[in-house]
Amino acid sequence: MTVRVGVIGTGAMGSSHARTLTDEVGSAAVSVVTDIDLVRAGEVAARTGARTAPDAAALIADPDVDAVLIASHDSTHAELVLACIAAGKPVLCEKPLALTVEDCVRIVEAERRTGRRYVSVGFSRRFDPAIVELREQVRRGAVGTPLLIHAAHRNVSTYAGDSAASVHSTAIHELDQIPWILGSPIVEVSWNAPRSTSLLPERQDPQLILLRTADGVLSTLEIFVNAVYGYDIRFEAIGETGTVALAPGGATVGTADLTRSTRIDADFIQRFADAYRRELTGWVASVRTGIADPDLAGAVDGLRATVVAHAVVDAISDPGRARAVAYPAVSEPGVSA
Ligand code: ISE
Repeated sequence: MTVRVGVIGTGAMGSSHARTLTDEVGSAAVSVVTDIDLVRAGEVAARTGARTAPDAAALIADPDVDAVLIASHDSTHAELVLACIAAGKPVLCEKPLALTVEDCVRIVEAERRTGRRYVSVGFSRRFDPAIVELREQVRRGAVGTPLLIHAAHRNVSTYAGDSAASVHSTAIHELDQIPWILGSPIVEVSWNAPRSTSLLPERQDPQLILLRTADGVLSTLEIFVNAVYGYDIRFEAIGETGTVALAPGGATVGTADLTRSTRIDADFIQRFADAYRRELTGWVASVRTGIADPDLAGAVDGLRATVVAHAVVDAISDPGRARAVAYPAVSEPGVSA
């Protein structure tokens, strides 16, 4: 059976996902697309052999849509996910699941009431081969008991927004990734910042976030959304007997002009192309078989990351002071192993 996917939002991420589903994922076809800019949606429809729907509600109700991929503005996610659950259609929603904790709770509760799994969240790092390998090494004790993590997340440039947007849209990846790697929830956060870059006056950039997980590991997380030089994701786990880190740079080394150099990706679509393909393949397979891919983040994972993001944003007003993270009861039981 071919899974007919409706794509809501055809900006950079949505159009990339539509292309990947069409060209690289077996048993999937993009059947309907929509966007607030219908011209842009029309271009993606023409490239993928889909048709356009006038709006998201029409797309979700469309009989030619078996499952929905949401890649529209973060502020639209909650209502669209709830509409998919109400329509009985599986949905893969880009991160964040929702901007408020209350909306995440509504989604978790609505899904629970159905007794079925409908919601997956686009925490694509869980599908990046190097990050998966790093997690396996940490889990099998290759570095001994983990003590510290150093993570950095740098973008060339960014979308409009304030310092909180850097947390909700960018840091959110690591807010999911760190507990997922350690198998331990984030229980305490604090925030600090150096002098801000002059190139992005409307927000604090970079930001330095400290995260403590229940196992006692402390993680430093640098978010630098206007780093200019390249898209650079760094991650090192330090244990009692060794460390494991993502290798820097690309696969090739160039030599010219008395210089040895490695390529740096321009953006997340390039850096995580493989992860997106694996994530979409896993999601389509779960829709086809009705058996959830265990690597796909679910609604509770989306809720937990948003809870931590809010704690970090609260911490911005009081740099250096640690604060505890309180999860709503609906997010129990603890972080999945
Ligand atoms: C974007 O939405 C992503 O998912 C990227 O991985 C992240 O680096 C970027 O900051 C976000 O805007």
